Amino acid sequence: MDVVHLKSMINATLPELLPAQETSPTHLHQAMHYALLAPGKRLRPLLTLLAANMVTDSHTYRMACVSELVHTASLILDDLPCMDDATMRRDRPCTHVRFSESTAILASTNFLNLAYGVIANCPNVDASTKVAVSAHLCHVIGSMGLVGGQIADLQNQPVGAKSAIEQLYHQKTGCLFEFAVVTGARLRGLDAEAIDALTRFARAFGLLFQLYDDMLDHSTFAQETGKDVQQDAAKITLLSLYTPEEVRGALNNAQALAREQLRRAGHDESLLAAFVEQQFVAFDG
Ligand code: GRG
Repeated sequence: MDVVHLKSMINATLPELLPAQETSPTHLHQAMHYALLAPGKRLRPLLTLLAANMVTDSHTYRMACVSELVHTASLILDDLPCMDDATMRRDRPCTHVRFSESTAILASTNFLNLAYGVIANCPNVDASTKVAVSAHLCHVIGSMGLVGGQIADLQNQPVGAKSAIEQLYHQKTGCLFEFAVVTGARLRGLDAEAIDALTRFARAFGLLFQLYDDMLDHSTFAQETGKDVQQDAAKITLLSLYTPEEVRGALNNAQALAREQLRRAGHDESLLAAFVEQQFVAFDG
């Protein structure tokens, strides 16, 4: 079992979660298919599966896809003219460009609804796990998570303290990675020590992911404007706080602890290392 196979299983599961495109309201359902099935990296469901280490149960795949539904909802909203005002996403016109703004907003809202529905209707997961996963998701979407991070970002107020910058990044991106990992651990009933190690890993992974994302943004900015990276002073980013080596070192340490816990739980811990290497190979190579 490898990461490529897991990703193909995720891609096979995602359409099963959606209402058929021919079902009324067709325009809405078509927009949902368009947004969700666009070629994404599927990082969040992969993280759930790596933590759950469960590769035979279709219910686990469905639960793993919950984070992709929420991620897609957030991307649709983020791209709107009133937010990031993007026109392209995943190499295609954004959902609001291809359909309409109102359809995009309703599709996003329905993705959140769908996400909770997948959790509630998963037959092989016990009620207490469903409640814990749902409660965690409420936190991740809400004003302490994605919504809060997005509004802070849109207000673009100067955030001086390192902790405040990290908090914003965590809310906008890191907390959904964390949700994905912890959901995997919960599905397999891992103990508190393992969940703690996996949470630390998810945080370190999120930080490096965001740091590299900032590096890409800055290099695109430099290419497009011909200006020095330092002149991209629109936002204070993680790049002003950390070097990639520092963050990579922190991730290596957190990953070692997470792998130890997965090994202790009898999981195939080598998948986690393969996953991390695949994400960052372009930068590390
Ligand atoms: C109500 C769900 C909801 C959200 C409202 C709009 C919003 C608040 C939050 C947006 C947050 C946002 C867009 C954060 C950036 C996330 C990010 C790192 C996107 C890129 O992720 P990848 O690289 O993309 O995993 P692919 O396309 O591969 O899935």
